[in-house]
Order: sequence, then structure tokens, then C-alpha cells
Amino acid sequence: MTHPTENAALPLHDLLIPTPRSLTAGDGGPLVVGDRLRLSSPHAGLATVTPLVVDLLRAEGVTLVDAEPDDAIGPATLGLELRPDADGGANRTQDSEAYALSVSDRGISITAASPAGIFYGAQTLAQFLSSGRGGARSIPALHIHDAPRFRYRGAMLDVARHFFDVDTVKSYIDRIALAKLNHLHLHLSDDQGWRLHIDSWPRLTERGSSGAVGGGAGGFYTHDDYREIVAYAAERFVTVVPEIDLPGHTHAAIVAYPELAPPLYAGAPDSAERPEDDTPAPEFAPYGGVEVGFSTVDTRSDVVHRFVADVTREIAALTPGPYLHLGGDESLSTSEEDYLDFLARASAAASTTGKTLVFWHEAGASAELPPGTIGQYWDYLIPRGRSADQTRRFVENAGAVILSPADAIYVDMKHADDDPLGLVWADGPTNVETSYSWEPDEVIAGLSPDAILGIEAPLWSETIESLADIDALAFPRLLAAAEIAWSPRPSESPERTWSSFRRRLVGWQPRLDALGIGYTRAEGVDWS
Ligand code: TNX
Repeated sequence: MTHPTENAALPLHDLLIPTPRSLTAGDGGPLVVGDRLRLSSPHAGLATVTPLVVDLLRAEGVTLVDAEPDDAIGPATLGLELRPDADGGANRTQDSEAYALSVSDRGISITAASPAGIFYGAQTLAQFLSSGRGGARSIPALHIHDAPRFRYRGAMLDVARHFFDVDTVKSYIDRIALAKLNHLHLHLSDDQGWRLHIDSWPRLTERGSSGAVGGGAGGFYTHDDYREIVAYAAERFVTVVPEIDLPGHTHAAIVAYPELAPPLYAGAPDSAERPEDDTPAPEFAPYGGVEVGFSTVDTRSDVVHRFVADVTREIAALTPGPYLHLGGDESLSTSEEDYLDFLARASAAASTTGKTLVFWHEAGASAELPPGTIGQYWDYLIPRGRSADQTRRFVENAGAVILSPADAIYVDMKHADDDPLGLVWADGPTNVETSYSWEPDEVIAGLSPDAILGIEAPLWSETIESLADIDALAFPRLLAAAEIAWSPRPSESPERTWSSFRRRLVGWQPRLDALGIGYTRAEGVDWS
């Protein structure tokens, strides 16, 4: 077997993250790929995905040219084929994302039941091609059958603590799509800023968006900005999950509309006088710190519930995806009684939008969430306190769970003590091995595997302000999360080991470099 030219020592598997369900050698010699491939993509259903495949391969130095029937000699052919029965070797519900990739000395074919599968097959092909960037590369004859383990493979970006503009969010979407992730959760509101314009409550962005951690510039998305993000994501098979965090993490909304605050709201730490009484509504200063748990809306007031109904209605109308995330975490200034009362009323109103609601796991304390509500677990790999009970409640209520164990895949944790970026509260620093070496089925005792919708790697932005900062914290750990989300369980795949993964990260290094992704050279990996 001949190996790709510039990585002669690398076995084929070592170029692939996430590792596929199956990869076997094919018959015959290798395929030598120069700087061109002839594209055959006859199916009308591939019209939107084909340009993305062209872009992906162009980034690896390969130009796709149109197949011409009489062009007998010339570059080999890349055939893209939609076939409804293509199942990627796995007979499961997420088969619409499955694909088969075959390479022989005559050419390459990617077959899938859906455009998403074609896209993932092309992502895998791009990983093979990147090994021989700049020269001829030879790919051994092979067959891959691949399909994801989880339907929900997420990344979260906090655009509230620091704001990231549309182009930066698009770049993050490109990155998550590279790793076959398919959901982008946008944390759109927090104490420091409200980041999505709402027509019915315009001061949310007029007044509530101007701050950021450290007194930074702030910013917000217009409806058109948000639609542009959603559309860009959708083209890459990424569903946007918008989050408005309630009833805590609401100081920016209160800056905009003081009447949302409870009568004795004290304001943010070190930034407001405690008002003497509740009339007239006091003005509150924006908050640029990083403390959590000080804010709450006035949970039983009609104004607040009108606000919740208006905001959720507008966001739902702008969002084609099925989910609407309403936070519910760290409501430390809301009494348990008020919290439960608020959740019941707010979730009932929000569910009239038709969206499936998502909450952080604390909301599982409520017995009155709409059936089917999703819980996002953010406690540790070994649950503490009530977190596992609260998480199981979502499943008992006909819902499911997204796992974001903070001590494993909170990619806002420092990589190492001397990392200039990141936090440490979740048992950090968090090295790549820790991000990689955990099993979703084992986090919450008593959950059936079917109850796990998927996993998500959150990136909170207290310490980051730019795409370079995003890359430095997210990479390489986002790739660890992506492999857990996509690849088979370790018991079903010989490549699902830390020693294989750390080798494969080195195989990805030229690719990350060439794509301009500024990963951290984290400890535990033999970076070249
Ligand atoms: C906890 S996790 C938070 C966020 C912080 C994050 C920092 C969760 C639901 N809430 O408010 O930004 O820690 O890591």
C-alpha cells in the first residue's frame, strides 16, 4: 500500500478526525491526485452542496473541473452521488448524515442518501488530500462507511460576555463543520450584553448591547445579521440554537428595561446603588465584570412575562431550527419557589412558538416543563449535588439530554496553568486527554443511551475577544468533543483510544496550519 506522499509514515487512519465507522483497503493500486479532479455531480439535489465541496477541496489545493465526456485522459474523477438507500453501513435514524467514500486507481466516489452525507464525505476526502498539499498525493484504494453516533453534535459560542461579529461567527461555523459538528448554540444574552435585536423591545439592543467584559465595545446582531448566520450555518448542515438566558444572567436586559427587575434589585456588583424603594424604576449601570448569579428578573410580574412571550415569539420566528434555549442556569438570586413558578409560566408561553425548549440542567428541578423539553447537563463527569437527578427529570418528562460535562469539554477552561486565556473553575486546566477520555453513556447513571441526544462543547467568552482567541481555546479540544460526538463507542472502534487520537492530531497539524486555525500546542501531544 502506498501512503500519501508527505506523510509516508502515517497510516491512513492517522489523517482522520473524527475516526470513521469503518475503513477498509480496496483492490488495486493507489490513486494519484494532482491539482485537479474532474467533478461529476449529476443530481439536481446536490446543487447547493456541490459549491461547498468545490471550496473545501480548493482549500486543500485541488481544483474541481467539469467532467467532459470526451476528456478521456486527464484528471481522475470525483463522483458525487445521491442514493436514497445509501446507509453508510449503519441502519439507524441518523442515517441521513451517513456516507460512503471509495477511492480506487480510477477515481473517487462519495455516495450518500442526503446532501449532508455528501458534505461529510467531502470533509473526509479533504482530510486525505491535505496530507499532500502542494504536490501530487497518492491515496490508497479504500472504502469508508461512516455515520454519526449522535444526532446532536454541538458547539456553543458565548457572544454575550464578548461580542463576535458575523464574520467571526461564520469562521467558527466553518471550523465546527470541518469536524462534522452540526449544531451551533449561540448564547445571545447575559449580564454583560444583549446581542440580538428585538423589534418589540428595542432598548434591549439600543441600551443593553453596548457593554462587554472589561468594558469592551459590545455589539449586537440585527435580524438580517442573524438570518445571515443562520443561512450560512444551514448551508453547512449546522442548526443554530439561540439561547436567551432567564431568569438569571439578565442584567443587560434590566439595564435596558429597569422595570424587568424585582423591586429591590441591587444592580450588578460594584456598579449600581441599591435603590431605596421600587418607584420610580431605577437606572442601572452596565456590568463589565465576570461574576455570575447576581441578577434576576421579577419572576412573577406581568411585564416580565410579556417580555418573555414577545422575545421568544420573535426569536422563534427568525429561527428555522427546532430548538429554543432558555437558559435557567445559576439563578442564584431567585428563590427556589420563584424560580419554579417562573419556569412553569415562561416555558408554557415559549412552547406556544412550536419550538422544542432546551434548558441547562438546573431547570430539571421543575415538574412543569413542557413534555419533550431537552436538558443540557453542565456539571462534572461525576455528578455532584442534585445535577444528575435534575438531568434525569428531563428524560422522565419525555425529553432527552445534551451532555456538556464542564470538567471535560468546557473549552473555555485553560489548557495549562500558564495559558494566558481561559478559566479554571471546572477543575481546570483541562488537557486534551481529559477532553477526549470520557464516555457519554457513563456520565448520568440510569440514562438509557437513547436518552442522550448528543454532546456539546461550550466556549464561554469571559477571556476571549477575537477569532485567534477562539481558536486558541477551542483547538484542539473541540476535535476531541467532535470525535466523541461522531465516532463509534471505543468498544466498537479500534481507533477510539487516546493514543490513536493524539497521533491523529499530529496528522491534522498541517491542515490546521494551512487553514489558519491557531490551535494551542497543548501538552500530551507530540506536535511536530
Ligand atoms: C458557568 S455553565 C456558566 C457561565 C460561565 C461559565 C464559565 C453555565 C450554564 N453557566 O455563566 O460563563 O461557567 O466557564
